[in-house]
Amino acid sequence: MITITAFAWVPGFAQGHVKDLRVRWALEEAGLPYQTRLLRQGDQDTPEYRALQPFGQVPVLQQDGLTLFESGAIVLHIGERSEALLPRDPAARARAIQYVFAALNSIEPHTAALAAVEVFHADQPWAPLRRPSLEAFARGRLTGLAKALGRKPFLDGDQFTVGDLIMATVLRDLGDRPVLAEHSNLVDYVARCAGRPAFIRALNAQLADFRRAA
Ligand SMILES: N[C@@H](CCC(=O)N[C@@H](CS)C(=O)NCC(=O)O)C(=O)O
Repeated sequence: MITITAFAWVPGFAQGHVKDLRVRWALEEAGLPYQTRLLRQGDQDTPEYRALQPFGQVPVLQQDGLTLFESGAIVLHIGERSEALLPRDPAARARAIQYVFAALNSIEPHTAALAAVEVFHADQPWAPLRRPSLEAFARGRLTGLAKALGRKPFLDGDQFTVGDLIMATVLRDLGDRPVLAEHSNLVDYVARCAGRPAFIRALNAQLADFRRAA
């Protein structure tokens, strides 16, 4: 049985956004059952957990002696077992992987930095000075992404892939921020991805774990 780690508690604004959601979603798309190991405060700093995840973060996936951290790597690993996530055609597969990297490497650093300055550092004297350039960077990347997506349903065309799974979670974390809201095709894209039954099951499962652990 696959086990993934998740937090027993996070602040309300983060519930439904913790990165084990990506792994739950991939497992749901692939039709693979899993169980969760919920970390309570302090568990992430134990030597036992740091041996699994050097940074003390969630998620970690464990199965049959394999331990994996980094949600992108985990989701790609799950994709190896499901054509619903990674197409068999080598070129389409390479493009799906390309979009995983685009999401994690070219988009998320900028969108996460923007969200962090607004959420975690809002009361810092430097925050109003830093925010405009972070927003400008994020806007530039999202404008490029919106053009690349165009009117296609998914990044590579008609088929949802692991690239969409990661990209949608990155964009969804922006909520209704203007950098996303000003691109109606990206807003529709996030809604299309988040409307998938597998996403809804994954989201409900994360929220149910918080409720159970409360
Ligand atoms: N790059 C990592 C990031 C994981 C991550 O940021 N996890 C957050 C929850 S969403 C976490 O564990 N934060 C606690 C911490 O960093 O101490 C991944 O994608 O798995």
